[in-house]
Amino acid sequence: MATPNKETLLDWYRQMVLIRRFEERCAELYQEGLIGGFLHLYIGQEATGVGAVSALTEKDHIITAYRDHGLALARGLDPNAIMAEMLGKRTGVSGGKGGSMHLANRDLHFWGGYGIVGGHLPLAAGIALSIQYQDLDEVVLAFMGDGATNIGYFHESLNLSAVWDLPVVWLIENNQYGMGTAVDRASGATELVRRAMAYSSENGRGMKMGPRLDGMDVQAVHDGISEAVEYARKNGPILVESLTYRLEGHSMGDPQRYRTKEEVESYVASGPIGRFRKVLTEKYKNIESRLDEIDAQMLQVVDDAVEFARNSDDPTYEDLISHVYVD
Ligand SMILES: Cc1ncc(C[n+]2csc(CCOP(=O)(O)OP(=O)(O)O)c2C)c(N)n1
Ligand SMILES: [Mg+2]
Repeated sequence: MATPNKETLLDWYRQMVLIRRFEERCAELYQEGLIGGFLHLYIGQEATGVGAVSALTEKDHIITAYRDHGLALARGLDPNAIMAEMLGKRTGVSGGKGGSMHLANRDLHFWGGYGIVGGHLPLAAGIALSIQYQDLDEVVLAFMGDGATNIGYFHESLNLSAVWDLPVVWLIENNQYGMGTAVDRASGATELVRRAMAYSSENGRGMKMGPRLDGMDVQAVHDGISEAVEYARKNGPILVESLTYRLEGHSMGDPQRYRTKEEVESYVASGPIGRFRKVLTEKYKNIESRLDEIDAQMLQVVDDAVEFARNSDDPTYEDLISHVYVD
């Protein structure tokens, strides 16, 4: 596997910082009442999103659940249009009608953003079936939480993908909790990737069991998902697990009684951005000023996005009744 060059590594750092700053600002805007509905932050999971998305070509496909801001930013959706969507403006990526949980962009093959746990997994299989039917050289990267692996759709979708050899990388983002429920209180098999065994045969037919990745290490995720994508492109479905941690509450206003402050603090100390910054400063001499510059630039990108969103128009009545039925 080719070793990424310095500019690529700096770009991963840039993306992770952008996600962090963008979401910190979203939390503030939520408190101000400018963002409504639910808001699920990706803070802590940036290395998984950036590492995984960077393993795809632009023709490959991404689909995920409601914790979608980080993946949308990593895929290159316009931060201005994402922020406008958060504020329900007509310039938003989904015309202001989707909000935080429903970010999408057809041109970038970013298919959203779904609020029903596991509900997007059959769609991932469907996109992969369409790829196979059209004989295209594309792969679907389907993100899901640990909690989603206990939903019936998970079983149905993974099983069908194995029966039909569909080109999907199923990626479990194991952030250790589904709302307030720890993995070992909800799952018989706590190494969730082992569930691949249920959809594979001894002769190698069916689902491949992929690795359990260190989801706090952007390079490790990139390498692991790159291999998985290559496998899926040639052979069919593979299940991968990324071990990560959600540093904020499940959504806004979560009192977090299900975990201790010490536990959270221990993950803050080994968080993905600080850890990668250390890797970069050890690898390249005098890189600090570049990193500081990136930090400042990303703050500016977020400031600009908020200004754009605030100055954008609300959807009109015509917008409200459009895209409901096919014209
Ligand atoms: C079918 C369904 N059941 C319950 C819910 C309520 N709910 C929203 S998020 C969530 C937890 C899911 O946890 P996980 O899949 O680990 O994702 P994470 O929030 O950790 O990213 C639940 C139970 C839902 N949205 N859909
Ligand atoms: Mg979870």
